[in-house]
Amino acid sequence: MLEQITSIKEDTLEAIAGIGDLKALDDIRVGALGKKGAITGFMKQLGGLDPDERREVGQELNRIKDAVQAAIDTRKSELEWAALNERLETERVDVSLPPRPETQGSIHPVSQVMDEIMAIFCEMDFAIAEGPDIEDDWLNFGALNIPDEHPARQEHDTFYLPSSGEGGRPVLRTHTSPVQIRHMMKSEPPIRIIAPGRTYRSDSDMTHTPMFHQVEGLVIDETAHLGHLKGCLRDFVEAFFQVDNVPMRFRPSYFPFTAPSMEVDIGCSFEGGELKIGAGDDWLEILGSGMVHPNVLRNGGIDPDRYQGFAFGMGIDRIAMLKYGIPDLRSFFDADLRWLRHYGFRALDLPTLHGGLAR
Ligand code: 2NL
Repeated sequence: MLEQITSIKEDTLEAIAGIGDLKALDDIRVGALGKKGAITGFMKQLGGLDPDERREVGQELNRIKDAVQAAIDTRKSELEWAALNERLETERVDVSLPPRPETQGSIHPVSQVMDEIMAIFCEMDFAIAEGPDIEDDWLNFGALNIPDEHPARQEHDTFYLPSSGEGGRPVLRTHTSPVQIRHMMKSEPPIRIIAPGRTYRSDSDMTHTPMFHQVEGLVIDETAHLGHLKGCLRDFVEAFFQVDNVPMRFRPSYFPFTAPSMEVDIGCSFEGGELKIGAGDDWLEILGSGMVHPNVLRNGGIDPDRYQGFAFGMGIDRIAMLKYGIPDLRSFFDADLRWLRHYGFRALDLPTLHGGLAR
């Protein structure tokens, strides 16, 4: 019996060493150590042996069992390693390969116009300020002289977020003004910044999307006045639309955060269905502006008896439609590559005052 057992051991170990895949290896395990396996079969016969032989054969069977199990484990991990290495070899990704041309994207008109606006204001010595998309209702409304029950809070169609219990109510900012409040609180005049970014209002139709883009500007020093505001916005409009002597109209208006407040129109014409900016008998509203309200300066930690300033705000999505003749606002957010191929910009088409601005 011992001889039979020894030869089974040798055959099994040899088979294990020569096996090339995990399935076949498992078949060998079942054939030797499984319920109906050869070694298990000998185990079952032990009861029929006399005590001395039973001990001797039993011990040998246990050793063989352990040796076979160990050989299987070793071979198994060798085969697993080999399989992994083969996958690593064949499934290798060359990260230095260029992307396939058919999936190449381009710069979205909103990004392009944002970049253009930032380039223009940077040439005019403005710095760029940024802040979080989630603000509390004090920074978004209260600090801007919009009190709790003011209708402007409803007009803004605010997205309120679940409150954490402490502090004000969290909101998705409805304008980028809170960025400028934060800036006032942490720095001393003179201040000369623009705040571009995403803004949110619960409003969705032909001309409104729940997320849109805005740029606001803020200038504060001891002498800034309405004339500076008008000159600044004229310089911007002429650089942005690449036209000289644009007719501009400053209409009295109302915002809680500025006094006086003005909406700004530019002259244009719609001849033959095509919009021309810079001349004509029609007007396009493109901006809101005004002198910063003393309450807002105070809320920003700035003394309104010493300092004064002007501010303005504009919607980028609308201005991008005007400049690049894009008819439908909602197409901006369809993520349609064919649309982007038509209206998009090349990656290196950098917006500078001296070149890239003109199309
Ligand atoms: C519009 C009008 C405006 C402002 C935004 C502002 C910000 C601070 C203080 C005072 Cl921190 N004003 N921003 C002022 C006037 C108009 O935006 O039609 N935006 C699309």
